[in-house]
Amino acid sequence: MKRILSCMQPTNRLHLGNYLGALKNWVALQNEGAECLYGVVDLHAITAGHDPAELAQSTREIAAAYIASGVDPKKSTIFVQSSVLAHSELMWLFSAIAQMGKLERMTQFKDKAGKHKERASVGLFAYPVLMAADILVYKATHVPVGEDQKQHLELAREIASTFNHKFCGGDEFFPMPEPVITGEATRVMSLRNGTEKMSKSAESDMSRINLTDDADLIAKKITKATSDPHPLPDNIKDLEERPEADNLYSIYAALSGKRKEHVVKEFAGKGFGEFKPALADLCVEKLSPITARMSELMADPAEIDKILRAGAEKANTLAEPVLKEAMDKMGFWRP
Ligand code: AQP
Repeated sequence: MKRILSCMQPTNRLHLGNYLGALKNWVALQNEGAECLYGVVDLHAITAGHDPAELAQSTREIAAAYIASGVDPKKSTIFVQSSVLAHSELMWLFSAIAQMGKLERMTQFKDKAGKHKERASVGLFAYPVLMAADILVYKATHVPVGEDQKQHLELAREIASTFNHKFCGGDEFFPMPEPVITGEATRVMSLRNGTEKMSKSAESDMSRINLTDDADLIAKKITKATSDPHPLPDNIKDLEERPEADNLYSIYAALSGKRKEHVVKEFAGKGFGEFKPALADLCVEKLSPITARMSELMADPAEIDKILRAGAEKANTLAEPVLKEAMDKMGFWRP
């Protein structure tokens, strides 16, 4: 059985990278009829400092973004991580088998902790162990994510394998979760620097397109996006040394549903002066219905809360037996 699990953190607003790298694929998987669970991972959101006055509202906003992007609460389970306690409990069990050395090699921790590693929280360091629990507590088989999460997924697979080996005599109690990294934009880069990933926490708002940006702001950000002085290429190979151009082409391809080589042919010999307005129009066309739907949903928080309560109930029903069985395998006393 194919069971899909994927999540986003309620840290700031979602951006085009989150949409193209993950969310758009979530909707496709749901519409193919897979069993899907989509979480808002608020326990991850507190690991790098957060504002308690904003957390609940950001959580609702992420849920609204899921629904506005096409996740249908009647077909998929939308839930909040902290309302399913089994995530944290399984994480603690996994923290007894995850190795410090492996966690130290995680590039996202290095990027986020920066130069002051010793001041980073234990939670930020242990993030991939909680992520392994998020996935395995549902025995999820497939995890649609952006390229940046590949290393964390690999660790989740290692934890599953170690657990199966140590406590289940090699039986596959936890399945090996497969990353699903698809689309023309699996790693959307910053609009200011084509070698850095588009990120919610990057200082400059001009580096990303937020799902809440209006048409004028989207057009402004694309017009001002860093590009290069060369004419647009007539073959895809020539994009290899041009990260900014490559990024803008990937975004165009992913939004239009065309292959990147086709987009290259369409704009061959033209300049950014022609390409950027076409890209801006496409972004507005695809994102503005999502933005409009998000604000409608946000005007009715009680409805979002109802969806999240129903999602929590379903998610708890799936997660609790897995946690209990994992504890039995580990030999815990239970009343
Ligand atoms: N730039 C990106 N390109 C493609 N996919 C991306 N994702 C994130 N950035 C890009 C995918 O979005 C999903 C949810 O990400 P998250 O909320 O867990 O946080 P993140 O990966 O840490 O994303 P950000 O934007 O970089 O957030 P901050 O700045 O708060 O850390 C994941 O599937 C991720 O792959």
